[in-house]
Amino acid sequence: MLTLYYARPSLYSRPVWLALLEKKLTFELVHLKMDGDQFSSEFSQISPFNRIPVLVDDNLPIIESVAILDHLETKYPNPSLLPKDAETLVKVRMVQMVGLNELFSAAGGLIIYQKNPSELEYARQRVLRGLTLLEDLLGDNPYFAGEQLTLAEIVTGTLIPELPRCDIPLTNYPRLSNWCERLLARESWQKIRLSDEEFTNFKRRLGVMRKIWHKRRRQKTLTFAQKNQKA
Ligand SMILES: N[C@@H](CCC(=O)N[C@@H](CS)C(=O)NCC(=O)O)C(=O)O
Repeated sequence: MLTLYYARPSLYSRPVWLALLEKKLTFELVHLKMDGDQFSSEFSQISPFNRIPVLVDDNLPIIESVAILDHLETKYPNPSLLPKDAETLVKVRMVQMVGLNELFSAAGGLIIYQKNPSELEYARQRVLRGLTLLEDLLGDNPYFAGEQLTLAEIVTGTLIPELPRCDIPLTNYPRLSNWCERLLARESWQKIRLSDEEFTNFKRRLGVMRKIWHKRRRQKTLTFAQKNQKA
């Protein structure tokens, strides 16, 4: 039995959700509103840092999206989301990690720093740098690994199609633009896509994130202190 604890707009949850769909696995979804429910004692037991996603596979709780994706690939290898040959594999891993470490964090900045021009420009340039690199790596292939859809798409493909909704049009990136259309035509992508209303609400919520962060920080300090005392 597979259970995914997630939120529909959560950047790190969406790749896991997509991988489960692409692998056509049967799973249960548990939606967290992330307005404090991540600190419930039940969820704290499976998520030591009170973060999503968490995948519970039978009785095994797994945190960290990269670890979850690797687990799915190892335990449920068909269809495979990783290429076999070394050169293509490292390309896929690079795209996956650039997505996670550069694009995801910069994309948050596009929304959070609307009123801070220098931070906003840094986030914008960082995203554009990533897009230029990925446009090159994609080349004329349908997918980063050639004909095979892989974790490169599963990770970066949850974010890049949404960039025009954050005032980053893809017109200067024709290959990525076609790639997005290819992805959005897939049943799995259609299932996870946020409606315009959901996306606007998400942006609004992220816009006031700094205030929420302060509240969360206090809550986390308390939760961690209690746990560390018991240990
Ligand atoms: N490195 C983690 C990051 C997970 C993460 O930061 N998730 C966010 C939601 S996208 C979260 O749970 N934030 C809640 C919080 O920080 O209180 C992963 O890849 O799974």
